[in-house]
Amino acid sequence: MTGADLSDLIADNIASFPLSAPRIPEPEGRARRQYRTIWISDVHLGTRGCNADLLIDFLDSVDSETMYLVGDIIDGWRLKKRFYWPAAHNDIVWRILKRAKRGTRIIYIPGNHDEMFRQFTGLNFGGIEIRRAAFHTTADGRRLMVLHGDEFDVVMLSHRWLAFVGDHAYHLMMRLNIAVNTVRRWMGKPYWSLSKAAKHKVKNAVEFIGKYEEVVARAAGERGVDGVVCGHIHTAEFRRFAHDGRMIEYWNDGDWVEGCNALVEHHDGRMEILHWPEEIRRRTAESAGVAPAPAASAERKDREAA
Ligand SMILES: [Mn+2]
Repeated sequence: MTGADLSDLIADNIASFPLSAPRIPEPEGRARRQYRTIWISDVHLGTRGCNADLLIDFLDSVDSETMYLVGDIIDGWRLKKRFYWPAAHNDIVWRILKRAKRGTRIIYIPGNHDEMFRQFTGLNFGGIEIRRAAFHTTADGRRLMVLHGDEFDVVMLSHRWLAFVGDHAYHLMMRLNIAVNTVRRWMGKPYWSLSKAAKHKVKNAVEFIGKYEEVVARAAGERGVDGVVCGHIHTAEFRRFAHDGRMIEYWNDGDWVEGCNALVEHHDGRMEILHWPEEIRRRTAESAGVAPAPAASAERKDREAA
């Protein structure tokens, strides 16, 4: 079998995939917020750490002309060690393929955890273009380089990502994060990232993140673009760095393991980092504010009458 046969076979399978219904159906008639562009990364499908339900809620709430999947969407490293693929993870793949079918341009830039897809660079599967990196022009004409960002671990050899906690400690922290949030759910409390809170308390982690952002922005400056969009370090951020008398924008779209963030571009070129747990909190508060529970007011009247 040649490489072309193999890619045809995969493409055929992917093309027929969205025909089977997802476990969690898409909500009917929900108005979706429209953006020009959406960037997400570091979803880590195939691991327990992935906040699949939050991501499904996000995908069902937003739409865009273009969507970039900025790497580590599927965690091949963990899947090789231990196979874990719940129905909700299928639902995410289904929603992404469905989006491509509806006409959203989807560009997938594999990261280091899904590097097995890098061999398909330049190919198109079910309407999803696979690239090693991309250049995006915003509505107001800024040129942005889009890449996963693990490339810079090489530049920062002495500071490899996760070096400050180690792989085992990181997975332990992720497990704790899941446990904490399970308890919070029982108590009716919203999602809160333990690891995100911990990371900002560790001096080395804060130093690493700052240095990483600077290195990536400098690389973008050297390539003559106006900015860079990346993921990889699971820390959503916007910063500006001076380079050769110009300001270079650094955007990190965060992750769906800890912070649950996305980066979006509005139709006028304005960009924004969304913190989805906060968006849900706001939405819940708004719907509670607009429509006070009628049962409660009826009960109050009863009590007043008594
Ligand atoms: Mn990565």
